[in-house]
Amino acid sequence: MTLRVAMIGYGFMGAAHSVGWRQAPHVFSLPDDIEMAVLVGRNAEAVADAAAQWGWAESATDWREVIARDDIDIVDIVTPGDSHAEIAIAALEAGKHVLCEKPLANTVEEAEAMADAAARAAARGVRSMVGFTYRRVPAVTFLRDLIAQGAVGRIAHVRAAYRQDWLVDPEMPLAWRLQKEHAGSGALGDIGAHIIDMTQFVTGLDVTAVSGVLDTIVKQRPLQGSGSGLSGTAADGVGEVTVDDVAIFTGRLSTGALVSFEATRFATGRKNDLSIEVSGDKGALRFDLEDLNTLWFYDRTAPETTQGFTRILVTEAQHPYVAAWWPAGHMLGYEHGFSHQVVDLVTAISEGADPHPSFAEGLSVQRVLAAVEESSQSDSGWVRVGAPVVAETSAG
Ligand code: SOE
Repeated sequence: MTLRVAMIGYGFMGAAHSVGWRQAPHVFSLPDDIEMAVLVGRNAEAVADAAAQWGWAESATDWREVIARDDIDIVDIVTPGDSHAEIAIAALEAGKHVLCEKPLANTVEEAEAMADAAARAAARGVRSMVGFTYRRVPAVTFLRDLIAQGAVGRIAHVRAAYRQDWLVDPEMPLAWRLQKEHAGSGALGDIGAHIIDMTQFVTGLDVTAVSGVLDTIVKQRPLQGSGSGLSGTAADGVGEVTVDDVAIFTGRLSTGALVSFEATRFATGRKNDLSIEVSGDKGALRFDLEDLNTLWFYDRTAPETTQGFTRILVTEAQHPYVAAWWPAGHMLGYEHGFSHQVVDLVTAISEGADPHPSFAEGLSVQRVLAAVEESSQSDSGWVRVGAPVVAETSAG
C-alpha cells in the first residue's frame, strides 16, 4: 500500500519534516510505501519552489481542497500554532491520519477539541500524532528505557532546560514565534513544551502542579520583512513582542518529585541546548541535545571506588533506531529524529495502532503550559525577601 502525504506549511519545520519523509523509506523497511504528494502554502510561487527543493510532487495553496482529495492519506501540519486546530480537526473528520507539530495548539480549549476529534477518528481507524520529535533521538528513547528498568531507582528530582540565544539581538525581527495571536506563547510553548513532554515521557510521570514566572526582555522589535525559522530581515517600523522570552518554573510530578524547568531564548551562547537530568536513589541519567549521541549514567550501585558519570555512546545496533543507520560511532544528527517520527507513525498506521505522542498527550502538555501562564500572572509562589539587614559598622 502507498500512503500519500500532504504537508501543510513549509518553513523550518517543513524542511525538517520533508527530510524525514524522504529519508525514512530509504533507510528503514517500512510496512507501507510513502509518496510525498502535495506541499501546501499560501504563496503559490514560494510553495512551488519549496516543493521542488524538498521533493514534493505537487504544490497547492488551498489546504481545504487538498484534505478533501481521495488520494491523500496523511496530513502533516507544520504551520504556526494558530491554525493547528482548524486544519487537524478538518483532516481527521475527512478521514486523514494527522501528524501535527508541537505544541498541539495555542490554547487548552483548542487542544481539547483536537483530542476529542482524534479520539472519535481513532474509533474509525484514523490515527494522529504530535511532533515531539526529541523523544525519537536514540539517547532519549534509551534514557526512558533505562528509567523504566529501574536504573536510577526512585526519582527524587529532575532538571530540564531548553536554552537558545537567537533572540539576544534586539534587531532580530518580530517573527510569528514572537506574536501571541500566532504562537500562543513564546519560549514557554515553543521550547518549554519539549522539556515538559520529555520529562513526562522519560519518567512516565505526569506534571501535576507548577509555579513559575514568564519574562519578556526585549519588548519591541523591528517588523519582519522576509524570513523563516529563526532568522529574517527587518522591514520598516517596530512592533510589540506579545510573548515571553524566558520561562522559569517548578513542576511537581505525580510521585511528588520536583522538576526545575527553564526555557529561554536569551541564553547567550546556547544554540539549541536541551538538557535533562534525572536523579534517583540508585543513580542518575543526563542527556544534552548539543551532544545528542551521548547519554551520561551515574550508577550508585557500582563499587564506590569506581562510581562516576559514565559516557554511553548511544550508537550501538542494540540502541533504539540505530541499527538501520550506521556502524557504532558513526553519529546521528538533528534530522534523524524526523525520520524516526515517520517510521513510528507509518508503522502504527499499518498495524492499526494509535501512535505516540497522541493528541491526548499533547493536551496534557498544553494544560501544563496554561498552568504556568496562570501561575506567572497570579505572581503566586513568590515571597518577597525582607529588606536586608544592614550590618552595624564600627563607624556606627
Ligand atoms: C525554535 O525555538 C525551534 O525551531 C522550535 O520551534 C523547535 O520545536 C525546536 O525543535 C528547535 O527550535
